[in-house]
Amino acid sequence: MAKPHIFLYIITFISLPYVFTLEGQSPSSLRKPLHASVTLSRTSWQERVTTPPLPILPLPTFSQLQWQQREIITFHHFGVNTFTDSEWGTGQESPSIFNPTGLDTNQWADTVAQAGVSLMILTAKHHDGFCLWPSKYTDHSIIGSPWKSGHGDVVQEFVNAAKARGIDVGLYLSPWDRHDPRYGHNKEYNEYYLAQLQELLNRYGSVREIWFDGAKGANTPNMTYYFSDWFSMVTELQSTINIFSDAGPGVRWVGNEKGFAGSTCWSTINRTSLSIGNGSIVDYLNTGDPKGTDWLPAECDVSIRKGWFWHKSQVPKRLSELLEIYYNSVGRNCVLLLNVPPNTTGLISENDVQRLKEFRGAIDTIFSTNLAEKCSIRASSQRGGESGDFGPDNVLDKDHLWTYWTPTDEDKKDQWIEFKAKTGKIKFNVIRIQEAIGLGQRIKKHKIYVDGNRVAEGTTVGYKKLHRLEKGVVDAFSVRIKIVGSRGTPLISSVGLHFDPFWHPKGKKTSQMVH
Ligand code: FUL
Repeated sequence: MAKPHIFLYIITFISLPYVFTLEGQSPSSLRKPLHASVTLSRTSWQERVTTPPLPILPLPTFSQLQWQQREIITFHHFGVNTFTDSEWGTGQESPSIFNPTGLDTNQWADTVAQAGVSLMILTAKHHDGFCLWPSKYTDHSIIGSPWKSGHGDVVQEFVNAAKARGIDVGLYLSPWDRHDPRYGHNKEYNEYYLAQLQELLNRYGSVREIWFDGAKGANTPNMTYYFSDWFSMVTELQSTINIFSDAGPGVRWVGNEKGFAGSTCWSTINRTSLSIGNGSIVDYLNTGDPKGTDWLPAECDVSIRKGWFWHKSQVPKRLSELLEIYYNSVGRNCVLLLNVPPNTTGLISENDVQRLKEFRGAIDTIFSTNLAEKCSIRASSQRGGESGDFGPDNVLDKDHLWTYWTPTDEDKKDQWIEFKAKTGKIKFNVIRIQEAIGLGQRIKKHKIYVDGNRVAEGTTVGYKKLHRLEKGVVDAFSVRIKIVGSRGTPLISSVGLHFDPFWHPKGKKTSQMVH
């Protein structure tokens, strides 16, 4: 064991002169352990592999990054409202009305899996207070229902079906409870709520998202929710969970229930300016804040139908509406939370199943071909030069986080990446740009030129920005994306040039009509 130490000592000693002659070394770096300086000669310093740039804070957490990459997740509103044909129950419903004769959570999970969705969220309790699991703290639950003679557990069946298909689960536990008499009594209700959180987060394995909202009707008793206690309890019980609410701390509400983010949408915001259930902050939630010190990306919740619960009289949204939502949520740096409500039988209705399939099919049709792959790519400059790892070809690989094109630190004025068709022209109407958000969201402003003419411009990019060209399909030799404003050096992880056959801009005739 003695030999390696002697060896290290000799090497360290030999390298000492180099350590002290390095230019630009701060005193603190000279205090670093000497054995780290073994390779620090002038020549080897220059030959070193170029490092990634410093991050621009704030950064996402591991769980936020995983959440972001899901792109589409589903919500499932199910409970007594399904049987009373209402949206907000009164809390006076008898559990005996909950009778889904053919409840099959496997059918829900199959539907969701076919749509390529990796996280599904269930309303374990909605505002009416009826619990879909046998909570020991109330009898207002499936215990009192005819379903499985009161011995069932919808949450358990939901979790089993999802996990059997590799789908993660999330739960919604409504803070507003119109049934429980403790509501309005701060200590008693917060204890009750925390007890239920403990049941849900201890009993059902890993839960990846928990949904809290501030919805409350008029004439509701005054009630202070002990959010800090709730959030601490949640993260204590589940290490990889994202807490959703108007104010995060994991994921923020986008400020509306239409599924639309702002055309500028920062994942950064100041949490100190947020509070739950505060109607005056919806615009701020919609756009985020370039100066925000917290990473809190937005989730866009919207239902596939008009209502959140299933109603016989309602039909699913048209494919074109769902695509509009997709471009305005996923295409604006957000995750889309699409509600697909089970019906009174306990199944997802066939027309919803079909519409979801079409939706996934359309997304695959649009994005499975990237015409940028038929192009040669060059850029204004690249960090570390030709031998660095930051060249423009990185925007074509499958890694949309950790490989990227970035210009040199000196190239501040004229940052661009350009795609030129290798043979003939390329025909597209959608441009996809993605930032390497693992090192912070940076781009503030960008412009897109096709054959030298500006066709689109935008502000933020974030994880994913989708531009549908207002002028419709273009047949082009070249595309140039210029970054004209950025917090630090921009990092572009992926670019796509796509053809969307479903996109018919107003007043334009498209070359291919698809119904
Ligand atoms: C709102 C609720 O009031 C709606 O009923 C629905 O659950 C929606 C997702 O959140 O706050």
